[in-house]
Amino acid sequence: GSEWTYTGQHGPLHWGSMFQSCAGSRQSPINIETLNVKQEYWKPLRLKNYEKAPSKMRVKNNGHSAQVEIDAPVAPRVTGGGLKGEYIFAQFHFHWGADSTRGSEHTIDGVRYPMELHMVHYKGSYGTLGEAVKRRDGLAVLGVMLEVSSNDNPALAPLATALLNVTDADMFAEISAMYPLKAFLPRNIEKFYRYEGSLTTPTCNEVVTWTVFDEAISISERQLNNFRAMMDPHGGKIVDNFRPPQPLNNRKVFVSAE
Ligand code: BO1
Ligand code: ZN
Repeated sequence: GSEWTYTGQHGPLHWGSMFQSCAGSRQSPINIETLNVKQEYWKPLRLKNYEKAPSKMRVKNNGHSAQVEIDAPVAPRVTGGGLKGEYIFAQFHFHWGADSTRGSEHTIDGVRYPMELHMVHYKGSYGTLGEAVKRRDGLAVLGVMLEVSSNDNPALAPLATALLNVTDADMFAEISAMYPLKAFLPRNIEKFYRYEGSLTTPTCNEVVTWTVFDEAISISERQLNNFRAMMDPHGGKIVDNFRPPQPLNNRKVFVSAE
């Protein structure tokens, strides 16, 4: 079928021949060269309802990643920071390595992090995620780097535990304790990198305004190992589920004022 993977004959080097958009010229992720960014003085990034704990959170093993969805009376959203319009939260998910020498999708001056979190939002005026992925400004994804700490990250603890109940593809589990989405972002959200890119997985739609925060959050090796225990539909471990950096081509990368 049209199944894609992170290794072998259906891996990232072959996505372009399987999915036309994956061969496009505004693909993600990229290596962010901090000496080659242009400073912009936008209004602050504004997060709404990021401080309220959702009423429910559940995690799904979608065969490629751990994806978290929430129930909230009012959906979290993001505006400002140079975004045109309001973007509504849809889900967050992760990319990680088999070991902590790799795992992130974006790299900063060539540095790879052991994990990267993506907070996916779609433009409210487009109504649904399905409609938004057809529009060049349809999605806003917030990217957060994770770095290894000797301590567990408390906000990731209930999720890391729930992962043990979704080891097989297509399994869901409730997360037992809710943290606000803000708990999954760095303290400093004022400094971020911005560029126009794509979904990092097939179908690689070129519809994403990327925001990658400069500051990382932490995770322990023990918590990372719970992600690395998840299995894909073929019974292999989900590890190294990151796409390598793509050509920048005719694009600029911006940095927010510090
Ligand atoms: S990411 O944040 O760039 N890694 C990313 C990648 C894929 C999606 C969202 C964010 N979404 C996927 C949906 C699929 C859908 C596909 C193409 O987009 O999960 O259901 O088929 O529209
Ligand atoms: Zn992602």
